[in-house]
Amino acid sequence: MPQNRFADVRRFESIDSTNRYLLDEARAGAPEGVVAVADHQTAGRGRLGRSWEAPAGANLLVSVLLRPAIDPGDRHLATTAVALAAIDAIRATGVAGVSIKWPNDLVDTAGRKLAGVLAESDLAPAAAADGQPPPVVVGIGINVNWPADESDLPPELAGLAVSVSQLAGAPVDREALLVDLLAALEPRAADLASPAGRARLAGDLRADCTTVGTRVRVDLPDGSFEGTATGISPEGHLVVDKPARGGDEERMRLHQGKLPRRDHAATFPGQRTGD
Ligand code: BT5
Repeated sequence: MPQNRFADVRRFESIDSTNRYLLDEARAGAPEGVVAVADHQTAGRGRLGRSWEAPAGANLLVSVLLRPAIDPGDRHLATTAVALAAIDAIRATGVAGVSIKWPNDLVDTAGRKLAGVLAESDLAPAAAADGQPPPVVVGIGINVNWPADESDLPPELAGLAVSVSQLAGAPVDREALLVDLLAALEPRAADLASPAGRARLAGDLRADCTTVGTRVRVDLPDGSFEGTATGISPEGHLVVDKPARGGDEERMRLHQGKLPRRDHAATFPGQRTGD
């Protein structure tokens, strides 16, 4: 393992969820940098109560504990840091054409999902053990060797998921991918701590995000709308232009949300930024 902040790698043959494990460790005072890797998860989680599927021994299921000393409004960039590090690591296997579907999916050129990122924070005072900044646990599931081909997929993921090995045309070494991921994450995690670094993360997100230029539907607590994603702000927010009355456009900046899957009706719970 690389001798950087991610040297403490804890491995599990089977666990409910590596994110759950690290959140509990964080509440007990664990420092930034602890990594949890599982061969299999019995309750791997996605966002909003969804689940993450991966058979034992095939894919990368990993979470990292970060404690960036940043405003709560910048913590979404922890997701960006891990997504960008994963793209770096996947590119190192020789696979090209992987991009970020805002905010937390890695997809191939056909829009099939290759990986998903889940960031979970605990801002309660108890989790800021010993005066450390509050934790954000960022987990990523990367389809490394599963699915081997389309026939591996359950019906609900048919045509929607793809693996690195499918794109590479050969099995991929999970351990090498983990080493590359943690090495690529070191400078990205360091970037979280400075304004210039955060601007770099947002700029790299802009370069690798294929959501910009597409039509999106946004569901907000006070109603939903369709608009066009026109950019990534310097803070890493998705900028969406919404048609307004009288032919004007209203510009909104979103820091979290869910874009519709390629062939699904749009549901997009979004959250407006504070400005
Ligand atoms: C995510 O959620 O994409 C975040 C997934 C994070 C998983 C990692 S694994 C290590 C760590 N420990 C955990 O417990 N979790 C993290 P979301 O955007 O909500 O997407 C979930 C949806 O993706 C599901 O409802 C399925 O439709 C789809 N899905 C599930 N498994 C998949 C897979 N292996 N490949 C592609 N899509 C999948």
